Amino acid sequence: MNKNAGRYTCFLAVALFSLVLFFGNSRDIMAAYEEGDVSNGGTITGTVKIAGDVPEAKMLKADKDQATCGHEDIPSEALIVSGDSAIKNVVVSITNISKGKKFGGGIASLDQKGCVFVPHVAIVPPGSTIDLLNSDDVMHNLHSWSMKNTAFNEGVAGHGKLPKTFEFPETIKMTCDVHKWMTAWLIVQDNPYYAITGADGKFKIDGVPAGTYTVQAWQESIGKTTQEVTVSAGGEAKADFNLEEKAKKERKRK
Ligand SMILES: [Cu+2]
Repeated sequence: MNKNAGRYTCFLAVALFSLVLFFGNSRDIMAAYEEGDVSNGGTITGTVKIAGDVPEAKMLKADKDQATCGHEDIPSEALIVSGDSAIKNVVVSITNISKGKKFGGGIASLDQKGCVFVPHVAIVPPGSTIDLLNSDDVMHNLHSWSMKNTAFNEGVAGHGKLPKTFEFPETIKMTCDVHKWMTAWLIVQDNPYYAITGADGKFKIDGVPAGTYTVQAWQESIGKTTQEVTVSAGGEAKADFNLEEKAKKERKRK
């Protein structure tokens, strides 16, 4: 290969690389969710339960700042199961929808109150700015374990607030590094088709355009489970989930 041919090959390689970068980025932009009006949308309802025995509620040792945090152990919110196996705080969402109803706002703040995050699981649309609050007299900390959004780890004085913007869809674990038992989950969701189960394990997602979708149930201790659901115009589709704890799954595999 002569010198000119080498240069030409090099130029082609750079041009090709630039094209890949350009289309790669523009595809990300094109994949953004498109908001609009949905006429005669359907609903997806269901109940999320745990398979097998109801696990015992775990308690967390709260051994710091007891004048504010209390002298009692604090109930873990990592897996809240009612007597009839219903799981609270499961995020149920459609994972493959690019167009539909408008976002419904999401939460405005995430509080640290009585040395517990309130709420424990929260969802916001991409681009949301939320106030991370401290309603207590003691110093808390906000540590975001994010990969796509800029991670932060900052102290928040008593009755202070820290506004933060979350740009990219991601499931973010939040902790307070002062009080090790404090954990919350902030989900930046790329579409408005989601619901968080109540204490009865029930959820409802409405305004769904007719079609077949992948519906996902995500629980922080168990992980993700999906199922295909077909929604007809104005109809009500059912999607019940029976989640299995990882420990049980692993035991079965052995
Ligand atoms: Cu704290």
